[in-house]
Amino acid sequence: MHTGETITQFISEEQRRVGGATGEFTALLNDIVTACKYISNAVNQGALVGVLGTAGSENVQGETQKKLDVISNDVFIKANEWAGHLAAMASEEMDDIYPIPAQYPKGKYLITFDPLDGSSNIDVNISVGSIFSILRCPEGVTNPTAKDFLQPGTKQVCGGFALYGPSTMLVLTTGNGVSGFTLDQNVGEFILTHPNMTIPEDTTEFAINMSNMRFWEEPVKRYVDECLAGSTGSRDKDFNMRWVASMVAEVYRILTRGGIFMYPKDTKDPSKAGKLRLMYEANPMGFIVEQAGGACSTGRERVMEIQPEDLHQRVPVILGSKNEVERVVAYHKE
Ligand code: AHM
Ligand code: MG
Repeated sequence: MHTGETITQFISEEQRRVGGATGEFTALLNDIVTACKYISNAVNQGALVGVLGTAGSENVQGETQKKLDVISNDVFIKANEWAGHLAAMASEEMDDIYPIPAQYPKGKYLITFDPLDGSSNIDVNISVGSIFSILRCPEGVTNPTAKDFLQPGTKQVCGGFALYGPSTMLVLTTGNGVSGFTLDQNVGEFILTHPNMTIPEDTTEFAINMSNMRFWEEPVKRYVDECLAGSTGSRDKDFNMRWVASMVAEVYRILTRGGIFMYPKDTKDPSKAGKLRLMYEANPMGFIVEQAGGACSTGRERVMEIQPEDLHQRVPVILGSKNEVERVVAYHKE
């Protein structure tokens, strides 16, 4: 009988190849995988188990929380707090960092996560996901504070996301390419189905929320205008458009067939530099996209080189097929 390579086997072997690995990272990843399986199950059961709808609370960003936002956040914490691999966690759904409770051992890693990305899509049964980023806890720090998390994306040990779509998938990188795994619901394991995911350098598909057009800066307007002009304009080819409003689904599509995704800087709310969050969304996705041969920029700088100033900082995000991202970046320079 043919059995596929499980995510645990894949990570263990990758860690062994790197050498000097203690197995701690593999164990941490296993706990994250467990959290994603629980969340996948809750998302899948939906109305049957009464988890749809709003929770009646707001998160630190002032966004209404869905029941599943709260549940997913709890699941992430419960699955990851006990094992001794983490020193602290930070979540899009929590105001402050979550230190590992005193009754548990502390480890050498930090994790940031968006427990349920795209949660506006839950009630309408469109794909959502979980995004995570693993950092090292700074040397000598045993009681990390928020400032210990403020490391640029280039320092990430691992970036990953789960996608709760028609199939539940897990995509991750440890800086050695990008691998995609599909959850075999019968066996309860993520199986390697998409080794070496790569993003084509060119594309004719763009993703942006067009309703924000009047708030965009000139370079983004110009780029999208040129896409819309298609074969009648300077690009000399027709473009297709998608907008799922679930970053996890958009990034997965781009990993599969290429494309460019933009949530650019806009003037809708001048107090925010963008919509997406650096630590929970932009950095882990940027890591994955770059490792797959794509690019991820704010339009003005590489996302992964930003020195974070705040845990919940927002940034403009332009990611995907390299040549298209570079074109948008070039328009920002002109
Ligand atoms: P969330 O983390 O609160 O779900 O917000 C992030 C999501 C992204 O997944 C998606 O790309 C974007 O918000 C959609 O925003 P909009 O509804 O403005 O189109
Ligand atoms: Mg999100």
